[in-house]
Amino acid sequence: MRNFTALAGFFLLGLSHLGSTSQLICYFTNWSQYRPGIGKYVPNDIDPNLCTHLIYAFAVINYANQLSTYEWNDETLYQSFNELKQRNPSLKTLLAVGGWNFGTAQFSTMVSTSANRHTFISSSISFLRKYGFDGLDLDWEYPGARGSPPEDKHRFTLLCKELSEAYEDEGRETGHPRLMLTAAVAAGKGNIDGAYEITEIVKYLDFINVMTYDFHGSWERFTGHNSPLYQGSHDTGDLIYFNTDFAMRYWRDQGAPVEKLRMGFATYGRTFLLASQASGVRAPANGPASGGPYTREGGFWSSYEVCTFLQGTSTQWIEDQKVPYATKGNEWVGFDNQESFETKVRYLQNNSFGGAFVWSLDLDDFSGQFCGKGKYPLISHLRKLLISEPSQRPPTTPNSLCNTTTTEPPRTGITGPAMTTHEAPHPSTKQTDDSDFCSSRPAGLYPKVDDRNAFYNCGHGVTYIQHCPSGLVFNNSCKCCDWS
Ligand SMILES: *[C@@H]1O[C@H](CO)[C@@H](O)[C@H](O)[C@H]1NC(C)=O
Ligand SMILES: CC(=O)N[C@H]1CO[C@H](CO)[C@@H](O)[C@@H]1O
Repeated sequence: MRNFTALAGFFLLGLSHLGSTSQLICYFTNWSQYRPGIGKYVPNDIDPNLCTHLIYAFAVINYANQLSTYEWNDETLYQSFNELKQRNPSLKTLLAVGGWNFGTAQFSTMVSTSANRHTFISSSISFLRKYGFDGLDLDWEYPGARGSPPEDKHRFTLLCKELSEAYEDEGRETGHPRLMLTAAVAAGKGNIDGAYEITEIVKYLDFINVMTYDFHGSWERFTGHNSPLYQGSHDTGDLIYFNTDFAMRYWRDQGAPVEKLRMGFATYGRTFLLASQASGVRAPANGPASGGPYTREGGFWSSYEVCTFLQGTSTQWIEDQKVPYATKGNEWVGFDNQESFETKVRYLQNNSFGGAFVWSLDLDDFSGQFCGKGKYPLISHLRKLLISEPSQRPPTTPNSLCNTTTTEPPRTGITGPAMTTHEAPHPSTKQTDDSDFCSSRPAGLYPKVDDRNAFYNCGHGVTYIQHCPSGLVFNNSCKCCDWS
């Protein structure tokens, strides 16, 4: 992967006048299938055109240090999950391993020796290929935390390095697009400091999902918002770190490239029981409000359960933190709505972060039966803000997309036919007759005469053939993908 970094930089530069590309990564959870009635959610409920990447949560590590299924029916669900790509060929799917409930012990054992890591890494390749995933998302919460050895911080770096090297080799040897490697990482300062060698791991990961939620919840004695954008006026001491803005800047300032950082968006809220008449932010609280009828977990409501709660009360806005809350009786919930998503997307764009991820698909009003705002009111709003579809663009004049003298592009995500991902270019099948196309050429992009949708990406004399998103052709005058 490292060999391609310079090329990737070059490549993005070449496309930068088209506007910043943006990704929308959405998590699916293996337990949403057990919700009652209309809360039940399975891969067939996923709209394949909503997100650019889907991540299946979670697989586990078994006692033989291999990547493995967890639920009795995961194999069936993997199949319908990956079949979604038939309805959207540019969709990418990843498998997440770990998660909060999985804990840290199996990760610690797996990374503790080079042999165990090797077992895991090769098992992950055959597993991902067998089920048709495009990559692996590491959800170790968190290296070196919750009683695990402090050595795990460095061993996590080794794991990322060895995984990325193995995935690169496998891609080159088989001719398949390289498997992606990503991670979901902590947003709390203490966990970040304890868990990651940031400048090292960012070299090996294609993107990094910063879990900018769960900042406050009913484990605390005061009300606070699940996912505030900014520090609140009441925040003092370490509380100043408990917000999205701090977490994203902290990752960036310690050396993570902004284009690899994905900001977390929550489609759920966290609840409290008020302990006094006070009902604002930092009001005394005494445990969680009761579980919602569908998610059935104390302290936690899906956004569609919040919609039901909002009947008969009004939404309050936390001005300094740019997020809403609501209260009724002695129950309090801090949640996100279309307005807070909008402010967060502007923030993300102002700071050039590479995209958003959502936890999770099943917690949005996917059926549209609760909130009266259509299907997936939060995620589809996010998509609209981040990604402007080519079909929504004004008619283009010849060459207008390649005109480097155009004024500053609008800051609204994919504003033109950019590449579908930010990842380093993936090697793909080499055809014998042009496998040495690049051997005598300088690094750069070249048209492929027999396939207008494809182009050569030459680096260090090595030939890679890549494809534009479907429907687009390679335009040599701008070295970009364009409408034909
Ligand atoms: C984004 O930038 C614009 C223009 O500078 C500014 O008006 C706006 O307040 C910023 N929004 C956020 C959320 O950073
Ligand atoms: C029903 C359920 O909760 N399923 C599992 C999904 O996968 C994770 C692995 O992290 C398990 O811990 C969950 O229990």
